[in-house]
Amino acid sequence: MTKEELLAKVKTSRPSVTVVGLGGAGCNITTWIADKKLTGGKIIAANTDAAHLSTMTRADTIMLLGEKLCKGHGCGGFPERGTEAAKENLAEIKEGLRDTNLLFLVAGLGGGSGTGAIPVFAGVGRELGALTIACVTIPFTIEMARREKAREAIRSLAGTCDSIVVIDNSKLREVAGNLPLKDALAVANALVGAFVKNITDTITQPSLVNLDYADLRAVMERGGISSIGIGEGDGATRVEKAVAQALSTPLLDITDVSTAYGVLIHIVGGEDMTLEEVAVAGEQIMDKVPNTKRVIWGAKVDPDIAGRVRVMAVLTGVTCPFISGEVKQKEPPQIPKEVVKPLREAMEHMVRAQEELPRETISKAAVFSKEK
Ligand SMILES: Nc1nc2c(ncn2[C@@H]2O[C@H](COP(=O)(O)OP(=O)(O)OP(=O)(O)O)[C@@H](O)[C@H]2O)c(=O)[nH]1
Ligand SMILES: [Mg+2]
Repeated sequence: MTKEELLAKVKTSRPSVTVVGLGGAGCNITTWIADKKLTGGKIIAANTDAAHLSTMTRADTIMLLGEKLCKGHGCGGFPERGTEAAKENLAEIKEGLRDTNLLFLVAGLGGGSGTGAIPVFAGVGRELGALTIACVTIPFTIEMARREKAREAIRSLAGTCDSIVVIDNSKLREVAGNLPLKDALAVANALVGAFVKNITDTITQPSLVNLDYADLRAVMERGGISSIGIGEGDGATRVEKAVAQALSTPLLDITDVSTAYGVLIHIVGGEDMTLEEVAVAGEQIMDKVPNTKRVIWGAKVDPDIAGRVRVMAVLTGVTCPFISGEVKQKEPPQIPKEVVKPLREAMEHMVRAQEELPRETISKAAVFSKEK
């Protein structure tokens, strides 16, 4: 085979990646990804809310769901309406997802549009045989009824999606410190966005340690509930620190980290990061998650973060007491008072003015540590 033939082969064998943002939160997250430029995949933003789509959303394709049913006004928190709305666009959805073999479905669960539409998109993904990964947030503890809806949605998605990566907004607040709600939501957007972008970039672009589609499939296929952890470190033991943080502070309360079925590790470091360090990170993770059946990792160099490494760990096949119903919801008091009252207001404000957080704020919040 000539080099040209080989290059042509690489091009055609590249997975076709589609990222779909659903509902207000989902579209905010995919807009974050679009602004950061997703080189290896296309982005579809789908919502029943015409105003949000036309003013707040950036994507390759914009899809107004359920025009007849919702008349461009959203679903008012009713997931059944979101499902009916998406069904109205079924032909368009099938066309939009044609040839996709890696599908990310992104939504903030608890409202009407995202929660209701996500199973419809997941069903199409399944029909196509695409590796379908839902990336969802569950609402704050204070949004009691919405949390219940989110739990139901996750349980039903378990039948259609390969993996459901879940971030608990309440947990995020707990680990990100006392950020104002608007900033906490922006951090959630950046986290989910970075997860999708990191994976897409690593399997579609050349990187220091390549992850390919088959690797990803091995870990995420029928992976069930998955949790993400993030860590960052500097100095001589930067990899050790970053890995320990990522594994000790998952953004969803899970029963036992060590029982995870699969682990996906993504490491980003400056140009001074060595392969040796990357290998050490892999070994450390194997030690901490001894029962795991599959570990895959990818690494990328980012000249902007010289001297530091950033680790994102995805643990698949975990059990979460909230989703399985083993624990009753805690009463809201642990949520600071200042969050309770302006919650709805702040969210609306967030949607209106989704300005980018300063870089330092995000990285500070993303450095989670249990150490005092
Ligand atoms: N991460 C993140 N979560 C958000 C954001 N806005 C809202 N949420 C969360 O997502 C849940 C669903 O909200 P939306 O996405 O606005 O709801 P929707 O899917 O558009 O549904 P309807 O507006 O009822 O049609 C809320 O209960 C919040 O917990 C956001 O910008 N980012
Ligand atoms: Mg909405």
